Amino acid sequence: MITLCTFLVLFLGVIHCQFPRSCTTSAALRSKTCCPLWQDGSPCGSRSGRGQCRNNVVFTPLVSGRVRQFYDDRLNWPRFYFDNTCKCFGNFSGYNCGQCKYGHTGAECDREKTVERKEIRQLSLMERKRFFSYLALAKTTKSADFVVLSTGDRHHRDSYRFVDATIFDVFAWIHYYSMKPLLVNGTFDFSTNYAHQGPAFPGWHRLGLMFFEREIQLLSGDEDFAIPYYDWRGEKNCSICTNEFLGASNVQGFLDDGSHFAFWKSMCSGFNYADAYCQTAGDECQRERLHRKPGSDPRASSLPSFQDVEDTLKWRDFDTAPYNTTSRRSLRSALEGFLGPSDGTTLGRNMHNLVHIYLGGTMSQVTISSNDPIFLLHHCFVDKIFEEWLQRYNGTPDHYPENNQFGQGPNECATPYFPCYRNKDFLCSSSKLGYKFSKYQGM
Ligand code: KOJ
Ligand code: ZN
Repeated sequence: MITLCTFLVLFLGVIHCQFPRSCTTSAALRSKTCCPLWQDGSPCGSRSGRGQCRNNVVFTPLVSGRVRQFYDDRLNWPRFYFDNTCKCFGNFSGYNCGQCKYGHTGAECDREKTVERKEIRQLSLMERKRFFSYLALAKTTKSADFVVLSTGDRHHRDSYRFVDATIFDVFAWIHYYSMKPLLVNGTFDFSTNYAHQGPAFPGWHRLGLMFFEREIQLLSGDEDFAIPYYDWRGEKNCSICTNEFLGASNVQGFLDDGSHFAFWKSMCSGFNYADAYCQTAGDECQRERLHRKPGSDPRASSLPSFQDVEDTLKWRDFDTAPYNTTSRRSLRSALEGFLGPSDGTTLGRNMHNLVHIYLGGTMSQVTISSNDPIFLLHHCFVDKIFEEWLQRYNGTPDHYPENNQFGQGPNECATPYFPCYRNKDFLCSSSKLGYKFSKYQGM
């Protein structure tokens, strides 16, 4: 067995993360510079006027009064790793300014582009098959652009190493990495993370989906690709958990052998230690199959109703103090699902959180939930609800509050994406970001 594992590791290659590959050389890490060459041979495409390598591009210092002595490598992202990054001009974007900003296309990035995200049951059979084949390709194709971080010990910088990952696993790893507890002065704080339990929640996940959607467009050459959503309102059970769609489960709770994702394996599962990152990243042998057990958790016997979604949308405030799991009467806290959406005060599991728990298995484990492709469809619907709120109340970046959640300030970078996207900048119409939603069941 050991020989087989060694063979697989050595010859099949393995996993990835969100660090631009060319920024993980020892020279780049030593100089804390992530300004890769564009195709004109200059850093950030500066010779062609696409961008420039700059110090401290948009990062804001820690708010005064916060603990300054920290060891968490994600804090004040991406300063632990890089001081110098590309500042791209105009509509250029990407870690080396080689891409267009979301919602733009063309050689000069001067054309606007909008794709349409549909409910998965609105896709034709061909479109659905195409979606599953893109996912299969993303699960097996090594990312050329990104690598992921693997470390056995978060207290020791020299245990950090970067390893290959497939495009889907880069996406899964980004969520994993953001979810690990915060390390402050050598102590782990489990009450907070970079993507949840605060105002960054809707925008952070919005960016994750945009990142993955773009990766699929680049991988497949299908510029019109859009992630489908799963409208779970009022469902008696998970009607897309069949082998024609996202997969049925077998009696043990693994995805059925006849499903599209039967033999997909999670990265980082079973190794969720606070003091380490995914030390098995890169190790094919340490992975487990996806599990799902819809409706079997007594804490979540049903999915959110149409009324729950309507009630969530009536909260006009985007988020409220103290901007964490106890916030009341806000879109963010109701949508994330820490309280009853109708009164906005009774604490209890609902909406986004309820769906995770209802589906069970991999989806209900916070660090590894993103390994199950149904995560994409669930969050795509959460994003549709967020978009509905933005349109109803004319949401703008000004609605994003100052707050004390680490990494969730309005001007802080959504952690751990490259390049820097400010948390507040996702409070805008999705069409500005390059996508819109189909109408389905009255919404
Ligand atoms: C998994 C997640 C999440 C919430 C839950 C349940 O990713 O955000 O499970 O609370
Ligand atoms: Zn999440």
